[in-house]
Amino acid sequence: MTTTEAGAVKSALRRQRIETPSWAYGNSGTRFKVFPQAGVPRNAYEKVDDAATVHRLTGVAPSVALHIPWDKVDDFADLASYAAKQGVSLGAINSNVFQDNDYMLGSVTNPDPGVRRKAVDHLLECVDIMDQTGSRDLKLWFSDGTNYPGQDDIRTRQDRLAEALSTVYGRLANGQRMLLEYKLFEPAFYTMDVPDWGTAYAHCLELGEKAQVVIDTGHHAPSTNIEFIVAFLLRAGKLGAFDFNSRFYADDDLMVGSADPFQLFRIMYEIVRADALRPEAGIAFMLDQCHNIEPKIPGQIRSVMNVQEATAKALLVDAEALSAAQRAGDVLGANAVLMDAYNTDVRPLLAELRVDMALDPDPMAAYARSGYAERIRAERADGQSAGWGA
Ligand code: LRH
Ligand code: MN
Repeated sequence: MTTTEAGAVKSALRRQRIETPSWAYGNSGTRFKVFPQAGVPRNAYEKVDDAATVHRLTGVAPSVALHIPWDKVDDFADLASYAAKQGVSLGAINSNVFQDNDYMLGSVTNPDPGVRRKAVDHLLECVDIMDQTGSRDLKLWFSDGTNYPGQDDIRTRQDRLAEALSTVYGRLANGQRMLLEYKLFEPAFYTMDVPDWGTAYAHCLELGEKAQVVIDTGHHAPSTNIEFIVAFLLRAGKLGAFDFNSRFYADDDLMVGSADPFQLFRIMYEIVRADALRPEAGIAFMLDQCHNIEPKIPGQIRSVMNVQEATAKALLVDAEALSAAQRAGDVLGANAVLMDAYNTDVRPLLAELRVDMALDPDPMAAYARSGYAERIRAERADGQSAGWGA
């Protein structure tokens, strides 16, 4: 790696923006158990504090995504100015039409028009919140689906979904976007109403330019080639965001890059190849994870570092050599160019970059030394810890 190459890679990495999710700082678990952890935030302000700590130590996590109603506050404008004082901004607003008793048979696709209205009202309320927080993105994930063939009409549910999305789309102001998330299964186990990228893409095409697809890396069938979906949606100008995490089996929501760092590299290579890493390209790189057994703030720091490492390797791909080998039909040569980049140890380069950014070269060690964990354990000993319930 020449000095010029290192310089170019470092300046691209310096401008990387990774959004952390407020819910990753709260208690989370599986249907079997949620193991509470000491020092967990008790409200959205404390989640902002933790997100700001991750940004202070990594330098590339300047925004935090909110989830409504988990992060409901009396004054969202006040939360936004508080966040700004902590050095971060409020990012994507995540709707939640998956936890209300009325949504058992669906939210916007529910057979009952009254329930559909209730769900749409919540989505519109989320746009009102975006107006107060200054957020650009409304992220929509629907747990809607069916468990048994015949339970409901697949086509009619798509009509209901399209109608609801169009109502919300019409409410978006200039500069605001809706990000439609898909998921193959869970909590529904026969059909999900937005099961795959094709369905999300088709609805976004129908809606218009303010509607983009969000790829949650844990929402595909095993061995799905996610980087193909990335390349395709980038080419179509319909990739709006990522929900990064990783999995060994299903929607495990583990730390991004921990289960399959090579897949994360291949995904980031398609981003770099499309010159879509820079913030102006408009892709929101968000984490969507649950730290069920590991400490949450170090888990987020490690995740941000994993994305940085995959991105640095992707930026090191010798594009000229690669396209020359590809044009020549040199299969092994082309593969070797990519593998050379992937097999490069980029940790020294990233440590150097952090020093350039006046940060500690090792954010994990810096966090351990900071005393922040001990302080929040003491400060947050009483009161209700935040979690998926509230
Ligand atoms: C659904 C999902 C969605 C969020 C939730 C926290 O599985 O990925 O993005 O609303 O997790
Ligand atoms: Mn997600």
